[in-house]
Amino acid sequence: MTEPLTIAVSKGRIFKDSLPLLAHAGIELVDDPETSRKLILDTTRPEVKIVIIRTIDVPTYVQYGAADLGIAGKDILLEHGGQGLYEPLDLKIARCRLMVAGRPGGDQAAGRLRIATKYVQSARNHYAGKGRQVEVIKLYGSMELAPLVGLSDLIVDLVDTGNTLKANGLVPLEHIADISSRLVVNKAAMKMKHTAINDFIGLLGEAVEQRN
Ligand code: PRT
Ligand code: MG
Repeated sequence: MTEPLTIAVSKGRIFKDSLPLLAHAGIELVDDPETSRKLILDTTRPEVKIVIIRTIDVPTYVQYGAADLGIAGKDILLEHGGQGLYEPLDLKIARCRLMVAGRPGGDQAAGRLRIATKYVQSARNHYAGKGRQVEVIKLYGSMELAPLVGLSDLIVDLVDTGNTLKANGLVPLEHIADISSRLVVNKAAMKMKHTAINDFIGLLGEAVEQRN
């Protein structure tokens, strides 16, 4: 079977943790992604290419079929909404929690809470579920700063060890979701390249089982 397959991955922590899983599917990189400036990388399987993009763009590339498959954090998929995608496999890598955090007692502020976050949809859904009116302020990074300078009462952000919160005098207040990276597949590609994609999912699934 030599149907061409394109897999979208972001550099950084997801990529590093994906490499051993991909290796189990016979996919190893020919170029070193850390030093190469190429955005389309060849692999040891000639029919498989890896495209390197920002993690926030992975669902979009896969939704439009620019990549057949992708690896993205559930945090990113929740924001995207999942249109045009299947999510067949939890890769159980890059795990963390999506949480509400703030100064101790920050959630007791009177009136409408202000929430600073990169995760606007998840923050809105969380507070809608509680029936609480909030103002969500979109940021692109350094969310921890917002409560310290009076931009917001609270933040919604990813927490792993909790060290980043602690270093800024913030505490985790509410758990929103457990996060890990997922394999996503373009819906049309799943039909058109059924055998190749199913084989790939099978091998990745094996690799996940062996690691856990
Ligand atoms: O691709 P691009 O450069 O645009 O994005 P990026 O640098 O955010 O990507 P990358 O490769 O770092 O991957 C981000 C993805 O990793 C997220 O979408 C999550 O799915 C996953 N992930 C897992 C995390 C963390 N754990 C994590 N701890 N992403 C970010 N963090 C940050 C968090 O935002 C906070 O600032 O780490 C800090 C908290 O860590 P602790 O250990 O101090 O609690
Ligand atoms: Mg990065």
